Amino acid sequence: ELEALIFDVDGTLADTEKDGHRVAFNKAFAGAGLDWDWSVDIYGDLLTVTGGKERMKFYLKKYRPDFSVDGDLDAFVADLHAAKTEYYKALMVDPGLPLRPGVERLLREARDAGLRLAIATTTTPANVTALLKNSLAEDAEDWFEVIAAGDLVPAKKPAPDIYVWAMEQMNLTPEQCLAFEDSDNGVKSVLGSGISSLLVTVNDYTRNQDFSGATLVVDNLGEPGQPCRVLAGPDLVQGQV
Ligand code: XBP
Ligand code: MG
Repeated sequence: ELEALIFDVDGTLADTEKDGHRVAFNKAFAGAGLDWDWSVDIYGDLLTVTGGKERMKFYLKKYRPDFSVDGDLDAFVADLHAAKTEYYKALMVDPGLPLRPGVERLLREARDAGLRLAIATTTTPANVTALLKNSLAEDAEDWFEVIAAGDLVPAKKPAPDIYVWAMEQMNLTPEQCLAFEDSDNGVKSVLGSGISSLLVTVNDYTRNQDFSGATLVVDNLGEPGQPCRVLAGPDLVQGQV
């Protein structure tokens, strides 16, 4: 029986990548005197690697093969990433970022229905806090029994570890969980954890990805009077999730 909903954050709760993370990365690069500038297009390619530090290393390898630092590359990347997190948190306050359609409604309905809620994301915990506080509610962190985030598990999505960790903390079996994702990396992580009930809300970066194995793929969660479009899944599902 369904007992818990587990949510991805980036791209699922809000469209945080283009106007949040990407902008924060660029601010950190400029602040460090680097001439790196991640366009919306290039960022789409960089999103194949989850995790900000991992993404920067992937960028260096692919786009800046000649770049080198005096000293330790990991430490350099970690410092840059810490600066990026500060910029990201500031962006969540000003200008702020809205949650995607249907997200707040569904979270409130789930709470009223007595479902347990959790988060499983590769992003830094402070980023989750900043988004929830500013875009959902001051006490929104408390809505979630477990917030599984960031470097808590070494292997990030598409590895299943973060979902497995969240389920272990809550003493849940995969059969008791429904997961919410927006990307192919997320889908792989969910399915690898044994969870087979999986709803995907696509966005501009993920629309054309492979979501095989997902139970239902929609354009968003839908609101009263603004039904979602079902992109893949049982024909009978219409309107609102
Ligand atoms: C989200 C990510 C994150 C953010 C950056 O993936 O890949 O890395 O882009 O966050 P998912 P940090 O939605 O699949 O969890 O810079 O804090 O790592
Ligand atoms: Mg995501």
